[in-house]
Amino acid sequence: MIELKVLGQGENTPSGGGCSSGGCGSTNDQLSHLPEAIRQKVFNHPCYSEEAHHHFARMHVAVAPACNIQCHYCNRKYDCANESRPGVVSELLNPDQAVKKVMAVAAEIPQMSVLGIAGPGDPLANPERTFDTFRQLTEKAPDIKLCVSTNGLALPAVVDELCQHNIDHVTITINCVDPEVGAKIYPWVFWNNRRVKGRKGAKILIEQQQKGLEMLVERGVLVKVNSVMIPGVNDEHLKEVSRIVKEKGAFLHNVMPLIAEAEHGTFYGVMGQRGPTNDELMALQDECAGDMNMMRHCRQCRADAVGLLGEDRGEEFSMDKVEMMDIDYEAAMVKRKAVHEAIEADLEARRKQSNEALVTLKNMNTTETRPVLMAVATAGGGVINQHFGHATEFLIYEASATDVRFVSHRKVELYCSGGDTCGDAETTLEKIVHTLEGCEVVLCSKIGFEPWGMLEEAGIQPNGEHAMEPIEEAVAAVYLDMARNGQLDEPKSQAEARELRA
Ligand code: CLF
Ligand code: SF4
Repeated sequence: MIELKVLGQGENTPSGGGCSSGGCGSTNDQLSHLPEAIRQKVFNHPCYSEEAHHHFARMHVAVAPACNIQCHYCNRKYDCANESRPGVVSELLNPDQAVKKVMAVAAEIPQMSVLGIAGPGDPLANPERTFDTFRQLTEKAPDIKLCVSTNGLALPAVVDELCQHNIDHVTITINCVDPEVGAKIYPWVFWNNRRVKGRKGAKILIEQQQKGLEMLVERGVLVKVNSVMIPGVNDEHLKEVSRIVKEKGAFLHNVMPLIAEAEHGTFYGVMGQRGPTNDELMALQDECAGDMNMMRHCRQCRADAVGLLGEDRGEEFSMDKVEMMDIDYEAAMVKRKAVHEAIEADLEARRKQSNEALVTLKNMNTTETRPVLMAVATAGGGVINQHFGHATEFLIYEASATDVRFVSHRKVELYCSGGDTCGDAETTLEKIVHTLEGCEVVLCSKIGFEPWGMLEEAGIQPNGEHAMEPIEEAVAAVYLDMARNGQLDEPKSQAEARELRA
Protein backbone atom coordinates (compact mmCIF):
# COMPACT_ATOMS: atom_id res chain seq x y z
CA MET A 1 0.00 0.00 0.00
CA ILE A 2 1.37 3.47 -0.74
CA GLU A 3 1.94 5.95 1.99
CA LEU A 4 0.29 9.34 1.59
CA LYS A 5 2.31 12.33 2.53
CA VAL A 6 0.60 15.67 3.17
CA LEU A 7 3.01 18.46 2.35
CA GLY A 8 2.82 21.93 3.82
CA GLN A 9 1.82 24.85 1.63
CA GLY A 10 4.62 25.93 -0.63
CA GLU A 11 6.73 22.97 0.43
CA ASN A 12 8.24 20.90 -2.35
CA THR A 13 5.27 21.33 -4.68
CA PRO A 14 5.85 20.95 -8.42
CA SER A 15 5.08 24.59 -9.10
CA GLY A 16 7.19 25.77 -6.22
CA GLY A 17 4.39 28.18 -5.52
CA GLY A 18 2.50 25.71 -3.39
CA CYS A 19 -1.10 26.23 -2.60
CA SER A 20 -0.87 29.93 -2.05
CA SER A 21 -1.23 30.25 -5.80
CA GLY A 22 -4.85 29.27 -5.39
CA GLY A 23 -4.43 26.22 -7.58
CA CYS A 24 -5.30 23.92 -4.74
CA GLY A 25 -8.51 25.63 -3.79
CA SER A 26 -11.72 23.72 -3.78
CA THR A 27 -12.54 24.63 -7.35
CA ASN A 28 -10.05 24.57 -10.21
CA ASP A 29 -10.05 27.92 -11.95
CA GLN A 30 -9.29 26.84 -15.49
CA LEU A 31 -9.20 30.47 -16.58
CA SER A 32 -6.61 31.82 -14.16
CA HIS A 33 -3.82 31.59 -16.77
CA LEU A 34 -5.67 33.86 -19.21
CA PRO A 35 -5.12 37.60 -19.67
CA GLU A 36 -7.86 39.53 -17.85
CA ALA A 37 -9.45 40.81 -21.10
CA ILE A 38 -9.97 37.25 -22.36
CA ARG A 39 -11.02 36.00 -18.95
CA GLN A 40 -13.78 38.62 -18.98
CA LYS A 41 -14.97 37.30 -22.34
CA VAL A 42 -15.23 33.70 -21.23
CA PHE A 43 -15.82 33.51 -17.46
CA ASN A 44 -19.60 33.29 -17.90
CA HIS A 45 -19.72 31.55 -21.28
CA PRO A 46 -20.86 27.97 -20.66
CA CYS A 47 -19.17 26.61 -23.79
CA TYR A 48 -15.87 28.51 -23.62
CA SER A 49 -15.34 27.84 -19.90
CA GLU A 50 -15.76 24.40 -18.40
CA GLU A 51 -16.27 25.92 -14.97
CA ALA A 52 -18.95 28.30 -16.24
CA HIS A 53 -20.99 25.44 -17.66
CA HIS A 54 -21.98 24.34 -14.17
CA HIS A 55 -23.45 27.77 -13.41
CA PHE A 56 -24.39 29.73 -16.52
CA ALA A 57 -26.98 28.85 -19.16
CA ARG A 58 -27.12 29.42 -22.90
CA MET A 59 -29.96 29.59 -25.36
CA HIS A 60 -30.25 29.21 -29.11
CA VAL A 61 -32.84 30.78 -31.38
CA ALA A 62 -33.69 28.90 -34.56
CA VAL A 63 -33.82 31.74 -37.08
CA ALA A 64 -31.58 30.25 -39.79
CA PRO A 65 -33.30 27.56 -41.89
CA ALA A 66 -31.16 27.49 -45.06
CA CYS A 67 -27.72 26.02 -45.59
CA ASN A 68 -25.07 26.56 -48.26
CA ILE A 69 -23.37 23.17 -48.06
CA GLN A 70 -24.36 19.54 -47.58
CA CYS A 71 -22.76 17.40 -44.88
CA HIS A 72 -23.16 13.62 -45.02
CA TYR A 73 -24.26 13.65 -41.37
CA CYS A 74 -27.09 16.13 -41.86
CA ASN A 75 -30.70 15.89 -42.86
CA ARG A 76 -32.21 19.36 -42.92
CA LYS A 77 -35.34 18.34 -41.12
CA TYR A 78 -33.11 17.63 -38.13
CA ASP A 79 -31.00 20.12 -36.17
CA CYS A 80 -27.67 21.15 -37.61
CA ALA A 81 -25.13 18.58 -36.48
CA ASN A 82 -22.59 21.40 -36.08
CA GLU A 83 -24.30 22.35 -32.88
CA SER A 84 -27.03 19.91 -32.14
CA ARG A 85 -28.18 16.45 -31.44
CA PRO A 86 -30.70 15.02 -33.83
CA GLY A 87 -34.27 16.16 -33.24
CA VAL A 88 -36.46 18.51 -35.15
CA VAL A 89 -36.46 22.17 -34.21
CA SER A 90 -39.79 22.77 -32.54
CA GLU A 91 -40.44 26.17 -34.12
CA LEU A 92 -38.64 28.27 -36.65
CA LEU A 93 -38.66 31.92 -35.55
CA ASN A 94 -38.45 35.22 -37.33
CA PRO A 95 -36.03 37.78 -35.83
CA ASP A 96 -38.77 39.69 -33.94
CA GLN A 97 -40.05 36.50 -32.35
CA ALA A 98 -36.51 35.43 -31.53
CA VAL A 99 -35.78 38.69 -29.74
CA LYS A 100 -38.98 38.41 -27.73
CA LYS A 101 -38.11 34.86 -26.74
CA VAL A 102 -34.57 35.79 -25.72
CA MET A 103 -35.82 38.56 -23.46
CA ALA A 104 -38.40 36.23 -21.89
CA VAL A 105 -35.77 33.56 -21.19
CA ALA A 106 -33.29 36.14 -19.88
CA ALA A 107 -35.91 37.38 -17.43
CA GLU A 108 -36.98 33.89 -16.27
CA ILE A 109 -33.53 32.26 -16.24
CA PRO A 110 -31.24 35.07 -15.01
CA GLN A 111 -28.14 32.88 -15.21
CA MET A 112 -28.64 32.71 -19.00
CA SER A 113 -25.57 34.59 -20.18
CA VAL A 114 -25.21 33.70 -23.88
CA LEU A 115 -27.44 33.77 -26.91
CA GLY A 116 -26.21 31.65 -29.79
CA ILE A 117 -27.49 31.27 -33.32
CA ALA A 118 -26.63 27.78 -34.49
CA GLY A 119 -29.17 26.68 -37.02
CA PRO A 120 -31.11 24.70 -37.90
CA GLY A 121 -29.20 25.55 -41.13
CA ASP A 122 -26.15 27.77 -41.27
CA PRO A 123 -26.58 31.22 -39.63
CA LEU A 124 -24.34 32.95 -42.17
CA ALA A 125 -26.26 31.45 -45.09
CA ASN A 126 -29.22 33.43 -43.65
CA PRO A 127 -27.43 36.74 -43.05
CA GLU A 128 -30.48 39.03 -42.96
CA ARG A 129 -32.31 36.97 -40.34
CA THR A 130 -29.18 36.37 -38.28
CA PHE A 131 -27.92 39.95 -38.30
CA ASP A 132 -31.37 41.42 -37.72
CA THR A 133 -31.63 39.28 -34.57
CA PHE A 134 -28.17 40.32 -33.37
CA ARG A 135 -28.81 43.98 -34.21
CA GLN A 136 -31.99 44.09 -32.13
CA LEU A 137 -30.45 42.21 -29.21
CA THR A 138 -27.38 44.46 -29.06
CA GLU A 139 -29.77 47.32 -28.49
CA LYS A 140 -32.44 45.74 -26.31
CA ALA A 141 -30.47 43.25 -24.23
CA PRO A 142 -26.91 44.58 -24.05
CA ASP A 143 -26.00 42.36 -21.10
CA ILE A 144 -26.27 39.15 -23.16
CA LYS A 145 -23.19 37.77 -24.90
CA LEU A 146 -23.78 36.98 -28.57
CA CYS A 147 -22.39 33.86 -30.18
CA VAL A 148 -22.64 32.26 -33.59
CA SER A 149 -21.77 28.90 -35.07
CA THR A 150 -21.07 28.37 -38.76
CA ASN A 151 -19.70 25.94 -41.31
CA GLY A 152 -17.43 28.83 -42.41
CA LEU A 153 -18.24 28.99 -46.13
CA ALA A 154 -19.71 32.51 -45.97
CA LEU A 155 -17.56 33.65 -43.03
CA PRO A 156 -14.84 35.81 -44.68
CA ALA A 157 -17.49 37.88 -46.45
CA VAL A 158 -19.24 38.80 -43.19
CA VAL A 159 -16.43 39.00 -40.63
CA ASP A 160 -16.59 42.80 -40.48
CA GLU A 161 -20.33 42.80 -40.00
CA LEU A 162 -20.00 40.23 -37.20
CA CYS A 163 -17.51 42.48 -35.46
CA GLN A 164 -19.88 45.45 -35.72
CA HIS A 165 -22.41 43.49 -33.67
CA ASN A 166 -19.96 42.94 -30.87
CA ILE A 167 -19.87 39.22 -31.40
CA ASP A 168 -16.93 38.02 -29.33
CA HIS A 169 -17.41 34.29 -29.86
CA VAL A 170 -17.57 32.40 -33.14
CA THR A 171 -17.58 28.65 -33.65
CA ILE A 172 -16.42 27.23 -36.99
CA THR A 173 -17.02 23.56 -37.72
CA ILE A 174 -13.82 22.33 -39.37
CA ASN A 175 -13.76 18.61 -40.08
CA CYS A 176 -10.73 18.55 -42.38
CA VAL A 177 -7.93 20.56 -43.96
CA ASP A 178 -7.43 18.12 -46.85
CA PRO A 179 -9.92 18.24 -49.77
CA GLU A 180 -9.53 14.46 -50.28
CA VAL A 181 -10.91 13.91 -46.79
CA GLY A 182 -13.43 16.71 -47.30
CA ALA A 183 -14.87 15.01 -50.39
CA LYS A 184 -15.88 12.08 -48.17
CA ILE A 185 -17.78 14.38 -45.82
CA TYR A 186 -19.25 17.08 -48.10
CA PRO A 187 -20.91 15.99 -51.36
CA TRP A 188 -21.29 19.63 -52.47
CA VAL A 189 -21.07 23.30 -51.52
CA PHE A 190 -23.07 26.15 -53.01
CA TRP A 191 -20.56 28.74 -54.19
CA ASN A 192 -20.96 31.75 -56.53
CA ASN A 193 -24.50 30.67 -57.44
CA ARG A 194 -23.60 27.15 -58.44
CA ARG A 195 -23.24 23.77 -56.83
CA VAL A 196 -19.59 22.63 -56.66
CA LYS A 197 -19.20 18.94 -55.99
CA GLY A 198 -16.63 16.60 -54.45
CA ARG A 199 -12.98 17.54 -53.98
CA LYS A 200 -13.38 20.95 -55.66
CA GLY A 201 -16.24 21.92 -53.38
CA ALA A 202 -14.40 20.71 -50.28
CA LYS A 203 -11.33 22.73 -51.30
CA ILE A 204 -13.39 25.94 -51.50
CA LEU A 205 -14.96 25.24 -48.11
CA ILE A 206 -11.58 24.56 -46.46
CA GLU A 207 -10.08 27.76 -47.91
CA GLN A 208 -12.99 29.87 -46.66
CA GLN A 209 -12.89 28.29 -43.21
CA GLN A 210 -9.16 28.92 -42.80
CA LYS A 211 -9.44 32.46 -44.12
CA GLY A 212 -12.37 33.18 -41.80
CA LEU A 213 -10.46 31.81 -38.82
CA GLU A 214 -7.45 34.01 -39.57
CA MET A 215 -9.61 37.13 -40.05
CA LEU A 216 -11.44 36.61 -36.77
CA VAL A 217 -8.26 36.02 -34.79
CA GLU A 218 -6.74 39.18 -36.32
CA ARG A 219 -9.74 41.12 -35.04
CA GLY A 220 -9.52 39.71 -31.52
CA VAL A 221 -12.63 37.51 -31.74
CA LEU A 222 -12.43 34.25 -29.79
CA VAL A 223 -12.79 31.30 -32.13
CA LYS A 224 -13.78 27.81 -31.10
CA VAL A 225 -13.37 25.05 -33.65
CA ASN A 226 -15.82 22.17 -33.61
CA SER A 227 -14.90 18.94 -35.39
CA VAL A 228 -17.10 15.92 -35.90
CA MET A 229 -15.11 12.71 -35.37
CA ILE A 230 -16.01 10.23 -38.11
CA PRO A 231 -14.19 6.92 -37.59
CA GLY A 232 -12.31 5.77 -40.69
CA VAL A 233 -12.94 9.10 -42.44
CA ASN A 234 -11.26 11.91 -40.49
CA ASP A 235 -10.36 10.49 -37.07
CA GLU A 236 -6.59 10.33 -37.68
CA HIS A 237 -6.71 13.50 -39.76
CA LEU A 238 -8.23 15.54 -36.90
CA LYS A 239 -4.86 15.60 -35.13
CA GLU A 240 -3.54 17.68 -38.03
CA VAL A 241 -6.66 19.84 -38.01
CA SER A 242 -6.12 20.49 -34.31
CA ARG A 243 -2.47 21.43 -34.83
CA ILE A 244 -3.28 23.84 -37.66
CA VAL A 245 -6.21 25.64 -36.03
CA LYS A 246 -4.21 26.00 -32.85
CA GLU A 247 -1.30 27.53 -34.80
CA LYS A 248 -3.73 29.97 -36.36
CA GLY A 249 -5.01 31.09 -32.95
CA ALA A 250 -8.22 29.15 -32.26
CA PHE A 251 -9.03 29.45 -28.56
CA LEU A 252 -10.63 26.05 -28.04
CA HIS A 253 -11.04 22.79 -29.99
CA ASN A 254 -14.16 20.70 -29.53
CA VAL A 255 -13.98 17.19 -31.00
CA MET A 256 -17.52 15.80 -31.00
CA PRO A 257 -18.72 12.29 -31.84
CA LEU A 258 -20.56 11.67 -35.10
CA ILE A 259 -24.24 10.96 -34.48
CA ALA A 260 -25.54 8.78 -37.31
CA GLU A 261 -28.71 6.73 -37.10
CA ALA A 262 -30.54 5.26 -40.08
CA GLU A 263 -33.82 6.80 -38.90
CA HIS A 264 -32.40 10.32 -39.28
CA GLY A 265 -32.26 9.74 -43.01
CA THR A 266 -28.69 11.06 -43.34
CA PHE A 267 -26.22 9.61 -45.84
CA TYR A 268 -23.97 8.31 -43.08
CA GLY A 269 -26.94 7.00 -41.10
CA VAL A 270 -28.34 5.09 -44.04
CA MET A 271 -24.90 3.80 -45.08
CA GLY A 272 -24.23 2.47 -41.58
CA GLN A 273 -21.28 4.76 -40.84
CA ARG A 274 -20.64 4.32 -37.12
CA GLY A 275 -19.82 7.00 -34.57
CA PRO A 276 -16.86 6.66 -32.20
CA THR A 277 -17.00 4.84 -28.87
CA ASN A 278 -16.48 6.80 -25.63
CA ASP A 279 -12.93 5.46 -25.39
CA GLU A 280 -12.08 6.35 -29.01
CA LEU A 281 -13.38 9.88 -28.51
CA MET A 282 -11.48 10.41 -25.27
CA ALA A 283 -8.27 9.01 -26.78
CA LEU A 284 -8.48 11.38 -29.76
CA GLN A 285 -9.29 14.36 -27.52
CA ASP A 286 -6.23 13.54 -25.42
CA GLU A 287 -4.04 13.22 -28.51
CA CYS A 288 -5.25 16.52 -29.92
CA ALA A 289 -4.85 18.28 -26.59
CA GLY A 290 -1.12 19.11 -26.35
CA ASP A 291 -1.14 22.52 -24.75
CA MET A 292 -4.40 23.51 -26.44
CA ASN A 293 -7.66 24.00 -24.60
CA MET A 294 -9.92 21.09 -25.48
CA MET A 295 -13.64 21.31 -24.88
CA ARG A 296 -14.97 18.10 -23.36
CA HIS A 297 -18.29 19.28 -21.99
CA CYS A 298 -20.15 19.89 -25.28
CA ARG A 299 -23.69 18.49 -25.29
CA GLN A 300 -24.30 18.80 -29.06
CA CYS A 301 -27.25 21.04 -28.35
CA ARG A 302 -30.38 21.47 -30.40
CA ALA A 303 -30.60 24.62 -32.49
CA ASP A 304 -33.37 25.81 -30.13
CA ALA A 305 -31.87 24.65 -26.81
CA VAL A 306 -32.57 26.64 -23.63
CA GLY A 307 -30.97 26.24 -20.19
CA LEU A 308 -27.81 24.85 -18.66
CA LEU A 309 -25.81 22.60 -20.99
CA GLY A 310 -27.31 19.16 -20.62
CA GLU A 311 -30.80 20.38 -19.80
CA ASP A 312 -33.42 21.57 -22.23
CA ARG A 313 -36.13 23.93 -21.05
CA GLY A 314 -37.21 24.87 -24.56
CA GLU A 315 -40.77 23.68 -24.03
CA GLU A 316 -41.32 26.27 -21.30
CA PHE A 317 -40.63 29.00 -23.86
CA SER A 318 -42.65 28.11 -26.94
CA MET A 319 -43.84 31.24 -28.78
CA ASP A 320 -47.43 30.87 -27.60
CA LYS A 321 -46.19 30.89 -23.99
CA VAL A 322 -43.76 33.74 -24.61
CA GLU A 323 -46.54 35.87 -26.14
CA MET A 324 -48.46 35.55 -22.84
CA MET A 325 -45.52 36.74 -20.72
CA ASP A 326 -45.28 40.26 -19.42
CA ILE A 327 -41.59 41.15 -19.40
CA ASP A 328 -40.02 44.11 -17.63
CA TYR A 329 -36.55 43.81 -19.09
CA GLU A 330 -35.05 46.71 -17.13
CA ALA A 331 -35.99 45.01 -13.87
CA ALA A 332 -34.76 41.71 -15.28
CA MET A 333 -31.38 43.26 -16.09
CA VAL A 334 -30.96 44.37 -12.48
CA LYS A 335 -31.79 40.88 -11.27
CA ARG A 336 -29.50 39.26 -13.84
CA LYS A 337 -26.60 41.46 -12.78
CA ALA A 338 -27.09 40.51 -9.14
CA VAL A 339 -27.33 36.80 -9.95
CA HIS A 340 -24.20 36.87 -12.11
CA GLU A 341 -22.26 38.76 -9.43
CA ALA A 342 -23.39 36.29 -6.77
CA ILE A 343 -22.20 33.33 -8.87
CA GLU A 344 -18.83 34.99 -9.46
CA ALA A 345 -18.44 35.86 -5.76
CA ASP A 346 -19.29 32.30 -4.78
CA LEU A 347 -16.76 30.87 -7.23
CA GLU A 348 -14.11 33.31 -6.06
CA ALA A 349 -14.72 32.34 -2.43
CA ARG A 350 -14.44 28.66 -3.30
CA ARG A 351 -11.18 29.25 -5.17
CA LYS A 352 -9.68 30.94 -2.14
CA GLN A 353 -10.74 28.22 0.25
CA SER A 354 -8.06 25.63 0.66
CA ASN A 355 -9.59 22.18 0.47
CA GLU A 356 -7.83 19.44 2.34
CA ALA A 357 -8.61 16.61 -0.07
CA LEU A 358 -7.48 18.51 -3.19
CA VAL A 359 -4.36 19.82 -1.48
CA THR A 360 -3.47 16.32 -0.34
CA LEU A 361 -4.11 14.88 -3.76
CA LYS A 362 -2.02 17.45 -5.60
CA ASN A 363 0.82 16.88 -3.17
CA MET A 364 0.61 13.10 -3.17
CA ASN A 365 4.16 12.83 -4.37
CA THR A 366 3.73 9.36 -5.83
CA THR A 367 3.30 7.78 -9.21
CA GLU A 368 2.28 4.45 -7.76
CA THR A 369 -1.47 4.86 -7.93
CA ARG A 370 -3.50 4.41 -11.08
CA PRO A 371 -6.12 6.89 -12.33
CA VAL A 372 -9.78 6.17 -11.57
CA LEU A 373 -12.88 7.25 -13.49
CA MET A 374 -15.85 8.39 -11.40
CA ALA A 375 -19.35 9.25 -12.61
CA VAL A 376 -21.12 12.20 -10.99
CA ALA A 377 -24.83 13.06 -10.88
CA THR A 378 -25.36 16.81 -10.75
CA ALA A 379 -28.17 19.19 -11.61
CA GLY A 380 -25.76 22.13 -11.88
CA GLY A 381 -23.96 24.49 -9.54
CA GLY A 382 -20.78 22.39 -9.58
CA VAL A 383 -21.98 20.26 -6.66
CA ILE A 384 -23.25 16.69 -6.23
CA ASN A 385 -26.93 17.40 -5.92
CA GLN A 386 -28.83 14.86 -7.97
CA HIS A 387 -30.54 11.58 -7.11
CA PHE A 388 -29.14 8.67 -9.13
CA GLY A 389 -32.61 7.90 -10.44
CA HIS A 390 -33.18 11.45 -11.68
CA ALA A 391 -29.97 11.75 -13.69
CA THR A 392 -30.26 11.97 -17.47
CA GLU A 393 -26.50 12.26 -17.80
CA PHE A 394 -23.42 11.65 -15.68
CA LEU A 395 -20.30 13.80 -15.71
CA ILE A 396 -17.17 11.68 -15.84
CA TYR A 397 -14.12 12.76 -13.84
CA GLU A 398 -10.71 11.20 -13.75
CA ALA A 399 -8.87 11.29 -10.42
CA SER A 400 -5.15 10.57 -10.42
CA ALA A 401 -2.21 10.96 -8.08
CA THR A 402 -1.83 14.57 -9.17
CA ASP A 403 -5.21 15.97 -10.08
CA VAL A 404 -8.93 15.69 -10.69
CA ARG A 405 -10.06 16.48 -14.23
CA PHE A 406 -13.34 16.47 -16.08
CA VAL A 407 -13.08 14.13 -19.07
CA SER A 408 -16.53 13.68 -20.61
CA HIS A 409 -20.24 13.24 -20.02
CA ARG A 410 -22.44 10.25 -20.75
CA LYS A 411 -26.15 10.47 -21.45
CA VAL A 412 -28.50 7.90 -19.92
CA GLU A 413 -32.21 7.24 -20.00
CA LEU A 414 -34.14 8.50 -17.01
CA TYR A 415 -34.40 5.59 -14.58
CA CYS A 416 -37.01 7.02 -12.21
CA SER A 417 -39.43 9.81 -13.09
CA GLY A 418 -41.41 9.39 -9.90
CA GLY A 419 -44.60 8.26 -11.65
CA ASP A 420 -45.92 5.08 -13.24
CA THR A 421 -43.16 4.98 -15.81
CA CYS A 422 -40.83 2.70 -13.90
CA GLY A 423 -42.26 -0.45 -15.46
CA ASP A 424 -39.18 -1.19 -17.51
CA ALA A 425 -36.87 0.15 -14.84
CA GLU A 426 -34.82 -2.99 -14.78
CA THR A 427 -33.95 -2.75 -18.45
CA THR A 428 -33.24 0.94 -18.13
CA LEU A 429 -31.03 0.29 -15.13
CA GLU A 430 -29.09 -2.33 -17.00
CA LYS A 431 -28.51 0.17 -19.79
CA ILE A 432 -27.30 2.79 -17.31
CA VAL A 433 -24.88 0.37 -15.71
CA HIS A 434 -23.61 -0.52 -19.17
CA THR A 435 -23.18 3.18 -20.02
CA LEU A 436 -21.09 3.68 -16.90
CA GLU A 437 -18.65 0.95 -17.87
CA GLY A 438 -15.08 1.88 -17.04
CA CYS A 439 -16.12 3.98 -14.03
CA GLU A 440 -15.34 2.59 -10.59
CA VAL A 441 -17.44 4.97 -8.47
CA VAL A 442 -20.75 6.78 -8.90
CA LEU A 443 -21.27 9.89 -6.78
CA CYS A 444 -24.84 11.12 -6.31
CA SER A 445 -26.95 12.78 -3.63
CA LYS A 446 -29.06 9.64 -3.05
CA ILE A 447 -29.57 6.24 -4.59
CA GLY A 448 -32.14 3.46 -4.20
CA PHE A 449 -31.51 -0.06 -2.96
CA GLU A 450 -31.96 -1.75 -6.34
CA PRO A 451 -29.56 0.36 -8.42
CA TRP A 452 -27.08 0.23 -5.55
CA GLY A 453 -27.00 -3.56 -5.76
CA MET A 454 -26.73 -3.63 -9.55
CA LEU A 455 -23.88 -1.14 -9.60
CA GLU A 456 -21.98 -3.04 -6.94
CA GLU A 457 -22.46 -6.24 -8.84
CA ALA A 458 -20.97 -4.55 -11.92
CA GLY A 459 -17.89 -3.44 -9.94
CA ILE A 460 -19.00 0.19 -9.64
CA GLN A 461 -19.15 1.59 -6.11
CA PRO A 462 -22.18 3.86 -5.44
CA ASN A 463 -21.46 6.70 -3.04
CA GLY A 464 -24.00 9.09 -1.54
CA GLU A 465 -21.76 10.42 1.23
CA HIS A 466 -20.74 13.61 -0.53
CA ALA A 467 -24.13 15.14 -1.28
CA MET A 468 -24.00 18.92 -1.85
CA GLU A 469 -20.20 18.96 -1.87
CA PRO A 470 -18.26 20.56 -4.74
CA ILE A 471 -17.56 17.87 -7.33
CA GLU A 472 -13.76 18.05 -7.56
CA GLU A 473 -13.38 18.01 -3.78
CA ALA A 474 -15.62 14.98 -3.43
CA VAL A 475 -13.86 13.09 -6.22
CA ALA A 476 -10.48 13.86 -4.62
CA ALA A 477 -11.73 12.71 -1.20
CA VAL A 478 -13.02 9.40 -2.58
CA TYR A 479 -9.77 8.83 -4.48
CA LEU A 480 -7.74 9.42 -1.32
CA ASP A 481 -9.92 6.95 0.58
CA MET A 482 -9.34 4.38 -2.16
CA ALA A 483 -5.59 5.01 -1.96
CA ARG A 484 -5.58 4.68 1.82
CA ASN A 485 -7.50 1.43 1.56
CA GLY A 486 -4.98 0.00 -0.89
CA GLN A 487 -7.46 -0.11 -3.79
CA LEU A 488 -5.17 1.78 -6.17
CA ASP A 489 -1.82 0.11 -5.83
CA GLU A 490 -2.06 -2.04 -8.92
CA PRO A 491 -3.73 -1.48 -12.29
CA LYS A 492 -7.03 -3.25 -12.09
CA SER A 493 -9.71 -4.43 -14.47
CA GLN A 494 -13.33 -3.89 -13.49
CA ALA A 495 -13.70 -7.58 -12.72
CA GLU A 496 -10.78 -7.36 -10.31
CA ALA A 497 -12.18 -4.21 -8.72
CA ARG A 498 -15.45 -6.06 -8.23
CA GLU A 499 -13.68 -8.99 -6.56
CA LEU A 500 -11.74 -6.71 -4.27
CA ARG A 501 -14.91 -5.08 -3.01
CA ALA A 502 -16.62 -8.44 -2.57
FE1 CLF B 1 -24.47 27.96 -28.70
FE2 CLF B 1 -22.32 27.04 -29.75
FE3 CLF B 1 -22.37 29.51 -28.86
FE4 CLF B 1 -22.37 27.48 -27.19
S1 CLF B 1 -23.54 25.75 -28.01
S2 CLF B 1 -23.54 28.75 -30.52
S3 CLF B 1 -20.73 28.04 -28.59
S4 CLF B 1 -23.73 29.24 -27.14
FE5 CLF B 1 -21.80 24.69 -26.68
FE6 CLF B 1 -23.91 23.41 -27.43
FE7 CLF B 1 -21.54 22.27 -27.75
FE8 CLF B 1 -22.25 24.33 -29.20
S5 CLF B 1 -22.51 22.79 -25.83
S6 CLF B 1 -23.21 22.35 -29.19
S7 CLF B 1 -20.32 24.04 -28.16
FE1 SF4 C 1 -26.46 20.49 -41.99
FE2 SF4 C 1 -25.10 22.26 -40.60
FE3 SF4 C 1 -23.84 20.74 -42.45
FE4 SF4 C 1 -25.52 22.68 -43.18
S1 SF4 C 1 -23.56 22.93 -42.09
S2 SF4 C 1 -25.47 20.60 -43.99
S3 SF4 C 1 -27.11 22.59 -41.60
S4 SF4 C 1 -24.79 20.02 -40.54
